[in-house]
Amino acid sequence: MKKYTIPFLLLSLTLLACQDPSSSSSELVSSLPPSSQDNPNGILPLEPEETCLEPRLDTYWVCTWSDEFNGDQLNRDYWNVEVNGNGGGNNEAQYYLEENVAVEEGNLVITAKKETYINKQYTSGRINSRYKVSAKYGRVVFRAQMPAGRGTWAAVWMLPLFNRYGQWPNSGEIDILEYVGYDENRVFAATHTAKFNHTTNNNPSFGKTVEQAEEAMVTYEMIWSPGEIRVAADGDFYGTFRYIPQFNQDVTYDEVFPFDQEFYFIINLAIGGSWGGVEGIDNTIFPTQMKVDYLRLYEYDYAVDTFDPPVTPTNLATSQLENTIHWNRDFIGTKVEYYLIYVDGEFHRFTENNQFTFNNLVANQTYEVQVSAMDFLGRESAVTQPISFTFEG
Ligand SMILES: [Ca+2]
Repeated sequence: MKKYTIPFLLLSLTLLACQDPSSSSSELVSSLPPSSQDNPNGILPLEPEETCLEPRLDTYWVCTWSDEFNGDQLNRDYWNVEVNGNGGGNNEAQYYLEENVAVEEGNLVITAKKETYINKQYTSGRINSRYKVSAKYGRVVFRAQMPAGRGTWAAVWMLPLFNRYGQWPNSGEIDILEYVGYDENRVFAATHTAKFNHTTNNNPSFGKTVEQAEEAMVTYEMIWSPGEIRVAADGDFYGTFRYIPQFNQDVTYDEVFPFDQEFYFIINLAIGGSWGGVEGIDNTIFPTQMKVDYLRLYEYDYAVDTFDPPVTPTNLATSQLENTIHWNRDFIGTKVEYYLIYVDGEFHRFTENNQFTFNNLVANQTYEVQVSAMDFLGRESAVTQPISFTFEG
């Protein structure tokens, strides 16, 4: 959640600098938060968002945004409420109305009803945080209770803020939680991309049985790192999505894993549709509700963690794709922010992904190519042994 933390940090520093122009640099340092004075990595620690009711998780995760849904109305600084009957692109049976979205008794409550509205026989609710709250990497944690009944289809999911790689599905979709009422107590997580999506019936997906998903509040999570997305339900990390370039040598990384951009949240309760309606809609279940206690975003605090510098990337090789190289990502630490590409011993480009396509070298010329890794503290590994690479014009 750079949007919230960076302005805050800049503002804090500006205020410190303005309060006393005669302050020496040592006085400035002493007025910073205590943990920054002895932090091992020379960068400022993250500050938790004041309104977040669980400011830190597992030592190194800091809550930088949250909606606790504890007021008496939806916070419009965070959310847009959708009003439409377009079926969500899945032939869904509901019309989304504002009146079906409420904040009450500490929860976001979305109610689906059996009522005719314009061309639909059901109404329900859907909110999104586009242009208001978005994230790239980090840990998303929320607590939710699923609706009951055949025909419901609840989801907490993310779409790209900007379609950097083109229209859906090319820029990606992250379904942190999906729940269809006919498949009781089974929760699912999925990703959709240009090469792997539900229209081609090959999107990666994980499912888990969660007893009492409909009766109780359950905690769901996603940890999103460069090249990797992990999902959890009830404390169990049951699914991992990873980009492995060797398995997809015929396409650029963004067709498989375009998750290196800002994404925003969507929370909705659909009725029917291509998945929720597979076994029809039970008209006796209405009204039915989906509830969310809170939604929180955590960032990893690299300032206070001590970890080894990145290791030299392995298995650097040319890909089947023209003018393209790839190498292995070390997933264990998930602390590599960038890779550096070197051509004939000179720095050429940064890339966040472990695949790179050259596009501006001299045709038919052969180069020596090397790669190194850089972590979130700006520490660089040694470079790989060079490989020989000929640029096809
Ligand atoms: Ca709450």
